Amino acid sequence: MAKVEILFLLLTLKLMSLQYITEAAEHVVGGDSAWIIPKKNPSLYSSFAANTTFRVNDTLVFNFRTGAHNVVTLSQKHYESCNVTDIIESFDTSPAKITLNRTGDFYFVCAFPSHCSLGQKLSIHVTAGGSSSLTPSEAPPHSRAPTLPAVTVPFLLMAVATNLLFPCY
Ligand SMILES: *[C@@H]1O[C@H](CO)[C@@H](O)[C@H](O)[C@H]1NC(C)=O
Ligand SMILES: *[C@@H]1O[C@H](CO)[C@@H](O)[C@H](O)[C@H]1NC(C)=O
Ligand SMILES: *[C@@H]1O[C@H](CO)[C@@H](O)[C@H](O)[C@H]1NC(C)=O
Ligand SMILES: *[C@@H]1O[C@H](CO)[C@@H](O)[C@H](O)[C@H]1NC(C)=O
Ligand SMILES: [Cu+2]
Repeated sequence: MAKVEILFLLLTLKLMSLQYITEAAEHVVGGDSAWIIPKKNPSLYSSFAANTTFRVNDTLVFNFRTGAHNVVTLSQKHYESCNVTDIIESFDTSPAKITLNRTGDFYFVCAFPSHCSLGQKLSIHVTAGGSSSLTPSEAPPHSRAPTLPAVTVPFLLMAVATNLLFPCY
């Protein structure tokens, strides 16, 4: 009887953690300013990157006027120098929706002449999904919605531990 209970609780925990992990967020690059040459606010994209938590499977949305800008990915080296000869991937139609499919760094620029050196560039760091979904920096409307109160998981873990220590036959 107790074993069935434990199995059930473990299964519940497993399902809940999966739910946490697959809760991917969508981040609109530059917010309402969209993807432009940030003349008024040169640090637009660096502060966007600094204030946002990016996790695996989150999506970046670049809004821009198709034909006036684009989004390309580069290596770090070419990103630093705004050298767009070796483009890894190119997105020419707005909105460009890019899924962050791994951890680590991603480098985006606009490949139109001089747009990158005028500040239309974004580098982000993607962390593993699921660790702490409830960071305060993720304010609405683009936050990932927590599906459970934070106390639920520890409480259920306690319930499991209690069952293991004091199995009732
Ligand atoms: C991001 O953070 C910087 C400094 O911490 C702040 O000046 C800026 O207003 C923030 N931007 C957004 C979009 O929250
Ligand atoms: C840009 O990078 C390529 C190699 O990918 C290199 O051949 C070229 O010289 C670079 N251009 C500049 C201006 O550094
Ligand atoms: C991520 O997606 C790109 C294509 O957009 C692909 O080239 C790359 O292999 C993918 N990486 C992983 C880890 O799946
Ligand atoms: C990301 O999505 C893929 C495919 O939907 C899934 O297999 C993977 O577990 C997800 N990774 C995370 C960390 O959520
Ligand atoms: Cu541009």
